[in-house]
Amino acid sequence: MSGSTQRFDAVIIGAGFAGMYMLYRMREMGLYVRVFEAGGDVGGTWYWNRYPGARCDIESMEYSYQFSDELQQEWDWTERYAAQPEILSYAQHVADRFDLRDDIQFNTRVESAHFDEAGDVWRVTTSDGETATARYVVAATGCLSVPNEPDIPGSDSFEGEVYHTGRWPHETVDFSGKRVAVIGTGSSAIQAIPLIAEQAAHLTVHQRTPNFSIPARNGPLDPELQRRIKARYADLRERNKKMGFGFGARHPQNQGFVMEMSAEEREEWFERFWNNGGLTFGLAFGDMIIDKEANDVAAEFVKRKIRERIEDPAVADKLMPTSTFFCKRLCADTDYFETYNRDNVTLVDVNEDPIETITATGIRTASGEESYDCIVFATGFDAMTGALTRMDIRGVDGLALKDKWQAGPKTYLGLETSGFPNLFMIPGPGSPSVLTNMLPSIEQHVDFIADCMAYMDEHNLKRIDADPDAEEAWVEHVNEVADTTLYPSCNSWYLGANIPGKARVFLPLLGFPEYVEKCNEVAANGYQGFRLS
Ligand code: NA7
Repeated sequence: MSGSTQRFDAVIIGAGFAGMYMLYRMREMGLYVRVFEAGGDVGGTWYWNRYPGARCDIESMEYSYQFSDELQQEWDWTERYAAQPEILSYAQHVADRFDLRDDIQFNTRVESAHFDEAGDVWRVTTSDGETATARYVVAATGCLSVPNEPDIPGSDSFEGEVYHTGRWPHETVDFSGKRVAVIGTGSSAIQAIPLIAEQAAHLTVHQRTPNFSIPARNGPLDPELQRRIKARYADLRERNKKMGFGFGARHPQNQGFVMEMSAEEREEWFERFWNNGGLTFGLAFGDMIIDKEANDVAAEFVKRKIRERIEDPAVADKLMPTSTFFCKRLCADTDYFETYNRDNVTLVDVNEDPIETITATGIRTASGEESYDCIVFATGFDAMTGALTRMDIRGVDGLALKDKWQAGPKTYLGLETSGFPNLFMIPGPGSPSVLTNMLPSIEQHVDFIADCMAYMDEHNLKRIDADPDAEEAWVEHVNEVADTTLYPSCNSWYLGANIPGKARVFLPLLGFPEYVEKCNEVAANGYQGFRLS
């Protein structure tokens, strides 16, 4: 109904895991809510990222909601790491089970949200021409939801099939008999490449930065293990909350330091974590991401293991990671490096043989032109800020969010940014988000926001805004914490370094338990650091 204005207590942007749980909590509080979702269904990142091999690299038993014990008991996972279709089914199950769809408007993108100071209300416009007003806006827009489409000359001229891993079509893409090029070698590419290579006549991978990846050791989930975890689910969830990244408490923990162990001892530990598989390798030693010497030792172990997986030493040389171990997002794979042993796979290092242009029939690099039927961009996302700055969000005095964040995002706790009252972000830059298991992080944010709204009602308050001084101090804190580690030492998307022209600021906060403690303290002290009026 074009041209109408609907009044809500709250508008939520996005029906991924954050938006769905926020809706659930707000409904419990008796609020009248509308969720606007650009996609055709719930699931967020799991709705869009349908490329072959798309899979979560946090274990299924941990990457799930815990707010409802009935839900976590009734849902059965089939694999150690769930694939995209299973996670999407889970999201759909949650939507159905809690009747969430009634309040979600699909295929509707929020275009603008302007704060009306006189009425203490947000005015939201959507892609279908509707206007809505709401006291609160919650941007549950995801950290990795805006694809990075690199500006390669000639991109529009290609006449074959073009895909981006982050916007994969709903129909099955059949690469059989086709010549395929993949650009990028991050997590998405590392998952997709082995499966594309199995189908394609020929696959050429254009690699800019070789990545560290640990074999995921995925497989069917043992029903007995699932039963045992469910019998003490609350216990596992609690123990995970004390983990730095919010997951992995079920696995061996090593409190030791690489440099304090003998070479034999550390080899034994590395081997143990290597065999355990995937991101839990990060639990092997506490100092790997702090001490460069320890990091080098860990990197050498992983590189040795990677080399063993590749037959041609020249190809292995190209695939050897050069950056600091862990400072780019660690990947987890199934047969990624072995894929380069196939006769139908070629690896091109774009540093040696840069892409010059995309043509009507293929890709021209410095060494010549190759023709392709399909080009797959696995080039990542404008992470953490992209979805927020792309909307026309304006706060007090008409200040645009994208202007305020020109030199880098500023938030308090990653939840609010000053000058934009009653606008919450889940999860915003400056929160642990991508450096944690996202599901528990999301639940913590939603609970904090819902409790805060209840507090405001109890105290008859209309506005909550981040205090500018508290915000400055928080941004400094996020960067200080990052600077005690090796994370800022390479060109990662954690720093915005993958997007030309983006301000280089460390975006997520390291340390989930400390963050939760801080949030609890802030709430206990009457939302200290926020201005309530
Ligand atoms: P990532 O991890 O950002 O990976 C993107 C890849 O694309 C990475 O290898 C980039 O190289 C490469 N890239 C980006 N732009 C270009 C250009 N212009 N030319 C060549 N190569 C390019 O995104 P993913 O989707 O794989 O993973 C994102 C997250 O999703 C992941 O960490 C999980 O949390 C889930 P670079 O390293 O920048 O040199």
